[in-house]
Amino acid sequence: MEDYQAILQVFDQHQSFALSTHINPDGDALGAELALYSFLKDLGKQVKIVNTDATPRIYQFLPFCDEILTPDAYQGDSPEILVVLDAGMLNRIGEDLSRTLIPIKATVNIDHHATADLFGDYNLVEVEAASTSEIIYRLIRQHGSPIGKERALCLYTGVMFDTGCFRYSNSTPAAHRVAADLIEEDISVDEVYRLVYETVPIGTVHLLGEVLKTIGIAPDGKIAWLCATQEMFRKTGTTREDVDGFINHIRSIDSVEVAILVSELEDGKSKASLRSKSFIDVGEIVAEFGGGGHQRAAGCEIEAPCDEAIAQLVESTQRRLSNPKSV
Ligand SMILES: [Mn+2]
Repeated sequence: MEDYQAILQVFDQHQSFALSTHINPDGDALGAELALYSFLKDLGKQVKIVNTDATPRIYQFLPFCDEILTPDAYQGDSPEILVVLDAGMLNRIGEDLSRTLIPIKATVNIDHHATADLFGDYNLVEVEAASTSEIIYRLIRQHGSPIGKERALCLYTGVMFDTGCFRYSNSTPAAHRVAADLIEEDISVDEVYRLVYETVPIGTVHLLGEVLKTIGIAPDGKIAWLCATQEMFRKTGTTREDVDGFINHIRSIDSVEVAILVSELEDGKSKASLRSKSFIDVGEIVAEFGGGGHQRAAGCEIEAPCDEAIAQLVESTQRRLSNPKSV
């Protein structure tokens, strides 16, 4: 595993870079990516950002986000260095992109997922970091460069998102110190919160109503689940990205340890998000299904419709709940 200086040396010794992050990019993925873009640009590098999925509407306020290219729009020579952010496996940037975006010299993997498989030629993976944005913050500081207001806005968004607005167990002293330093750059924390969480279209509220009606709960009350179908998205004029955060409604039930939200994909497969409250490692559960993530938040895709996917996940969760140590 590389240290910060080794990564800075790779940056220093090369001229052209492509940055990418995982599909369905979130606040941390984009915050880290855009701050690193700005940092490398300031070092006089050629930098392109290419993401498989479009930037969600709620993150379009982030500085430099207009610079993000779709795989189709990405043209020109291969980069010397590919930097992959916030992705535990290379194919998380999208199967096609992971096959076509081949760097001439090396791949740098910067991440904080416990399930990371260290696919890079250089790996800066800090499982202790609450967010990849926290790692990018430290890289810029180690270099001795200023953070500046624009990068602070990107990085704060990442830290805020991945700590669940400083409510999750990864809201460490270090994460708070990074946030404090970023706030010193004169960013408006209430505005960032409002832009990310309080700009919900009415269709999303209708979708929430539909999804909450599907609630299921295990007899002992420890597992709760929700299902979002294509029919619901059609009816409310929403997409799968609108279910973001819905899972917290069932995670917050007093008896619940594990919350599961399964969304139906267009091809008949399902996409699941899992959250746990205090002792079940949901990263381990989704690993059984080829997914990845953290102890308290993880996700996977399952080749089955919603109800079947839920049955499989509930079964796997129940096994761990009945014997959390030995599974
Ligand atoms: Mn992250």
